[in-house]
Amino acid sequence: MKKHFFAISMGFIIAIACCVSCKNNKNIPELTQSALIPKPVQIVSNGSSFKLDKSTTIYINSDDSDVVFAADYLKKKLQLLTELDLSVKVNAPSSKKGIFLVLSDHSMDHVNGYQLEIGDKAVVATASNVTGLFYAIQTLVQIVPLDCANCKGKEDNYILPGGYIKDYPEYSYRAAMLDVGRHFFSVDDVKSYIDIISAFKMNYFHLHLSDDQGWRIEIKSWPKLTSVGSKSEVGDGKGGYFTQEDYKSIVKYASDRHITVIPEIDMPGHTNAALASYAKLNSDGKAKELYTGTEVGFSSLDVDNPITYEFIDDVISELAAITPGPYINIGGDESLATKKEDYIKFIEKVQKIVSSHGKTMIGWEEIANAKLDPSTLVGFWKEPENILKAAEQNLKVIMMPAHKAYLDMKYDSLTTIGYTWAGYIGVDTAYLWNPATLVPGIDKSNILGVEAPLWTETVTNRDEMQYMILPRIAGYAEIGWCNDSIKHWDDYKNRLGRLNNRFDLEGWNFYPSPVVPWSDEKGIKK
Ligand code: TNX
Repeated sequence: MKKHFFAISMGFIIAIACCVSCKNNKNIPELTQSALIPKPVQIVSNGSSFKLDKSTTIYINSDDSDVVFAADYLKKKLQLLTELDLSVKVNAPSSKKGIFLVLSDHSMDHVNGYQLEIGDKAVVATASNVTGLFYAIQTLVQIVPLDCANCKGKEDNYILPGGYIKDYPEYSYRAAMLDVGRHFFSVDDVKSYIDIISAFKMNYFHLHLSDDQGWRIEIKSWPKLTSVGSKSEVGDGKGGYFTQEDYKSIVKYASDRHITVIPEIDMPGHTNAALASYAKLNSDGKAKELYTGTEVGFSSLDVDNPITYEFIDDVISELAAITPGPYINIGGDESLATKKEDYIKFIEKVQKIVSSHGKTMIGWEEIANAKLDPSTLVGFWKEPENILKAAEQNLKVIMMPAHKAYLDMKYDSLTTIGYTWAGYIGVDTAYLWNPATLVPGIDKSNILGVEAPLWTETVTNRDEMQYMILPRIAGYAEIGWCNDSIKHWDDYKNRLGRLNNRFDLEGWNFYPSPVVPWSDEKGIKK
C-alpha cells in the first residue's frame, strides 16, 4: 500500500483554518442529530452550516493514488446521492470554500481515527492515514440530508449541519462473511456486499470459497476443482467459480475501500466438492457424487493420506499468492465425519502449511481443540467451551455468535428466506448484545472483533442477499465500532430509520423491519 504523501503545506492548513468559522443559522438540524451509523465517539454541534452545491470543490493535499481514490469515491457518492457533480483538485488555493481532505502527519490518538469539522465555508476531514480519511468520508456521506422524499435531483443545494466530530473504532476487526459455496454469487454481487459493509466502516470481508456443494476458486494446479467441483450448488442451480483474476478484482475493490479480504477453504469437513473433483483425495480411491442438499458434517478429507497435504499445500500456496491480507481461514467447523484425534492432528499440520506461506490461520471455534500458534485467530459461533479453550491458549477470538450475528437467521416468523436453528434475529436482537460480556470467562482482552456471517443455503440471489444483510449489518458495524457505553437501542433505531432513502438511492434491497421507524412511506417496502 502506498503510504507516501506530500508534506502538508502550511498554506493549506492556514487556508482551512480561516475557512472553518462559526455562524448561526436557524432551522438547520444539529450535527448531533445526524443519522450516523456507526455512532461517532464525539460529536459537537457548532450552530453553523455548510451549503453543498455545484460550485463546491473537493481539495486534497496529496496526489497519492489512495488519497485520489478516496476523493473520487466521495465525489461519486455525492453525485449518486445528490446529483451534484463536484470537482476534485490537488492542493488548495488559499481562502477557497470547499471540502478539504487532509492527510496530516500529526498522529491521531487512535489507529484509523479521524476528525471532521464542518463550518460555513469549509468541511475539513483530517486523518493520519488514508483509512482514517476514508472513514471520515463515509461519515460525511451520511451527514448529507436525504430524509426528504425524492430529494435527488429536486434540490440544487444540501445543507450540512456544522460542528466537530472526533472518531475512532473500538475493535480493530469488524467483518462480514459471504458463503459462495452453497449458492454462487457473481463478482458484482460480491462487490455490492462490499459496498454495503464499507458504508458502515467494516474492515474485513470473509469469503467462504468452498463447501460440500461447490468449489468456487480457480486453483491452477488442481483444475478439476473448478471444472468438476464448481458445477453444483444447493438445489438445481449451475454453480460457478471465480477465476484468480476475478478474485484479484474483488480483493482490489475491497482494498480500495479499506477492507481486507480473508479467503476461506473449509476443511477437513465441508469438502464434498473437492472429493467429487479428485478420486485420489478419497480413502477408497473413488470420487464422490456432487452434492446439492443442505446437510452438514458428512464429508472429510483423508487425514492419513500424504496427498491430502500436498493438495492443501498447493491450494494455500496459490491462494496466499493472490491474497495480500495476512489471514487465511481454513474452516475446521462441523467435521463430524473426522475422528477427534485425527482432527486435532490435521489442524496442527494445516496450521504449519498456512504459516509456511506467510499467512496467519483463522478457523471456526472447533480448531481451539488443537494446539494453536499464538497468532492464530478463532471464530466463536456456538459452543462457549470451545472459545474458552481458545482463551486458555491466550488466543484472540472473533465474535460471530450464531444466535446474535448469523445473517442467515430469519428476522421473524414471516421471513421467507433463512433458517431458525439459532433463533429469530430481529433488527433489535442483532443490535442488543455486547461481544465483551456475551460469554462468561471471555472479556474484551480476548476479543479482536466482531463478524456477521451470511450462509447461503437458502439465499439464492443478490436481492435476497441484500435483504438478509440490510439493515442488520449496520448494527454489527456499530457493535464493532462503538464502545458499548454509547449504544442505546432507541437512539440507534431512530438513526437507522433515516437511512432508507440512502438504501433506495444506492439500489440496495433491505428488510423494512417494523421495529424501526423508517423516515417515510418509501421505507415500507413489500
Ligand atoms: C453452521 S457456522 C455452519 C454452516 C451452515 C450454517 C447455517 C458454521 C461454522 N457452520 O456450515 O451453513 O450453520 O446456518
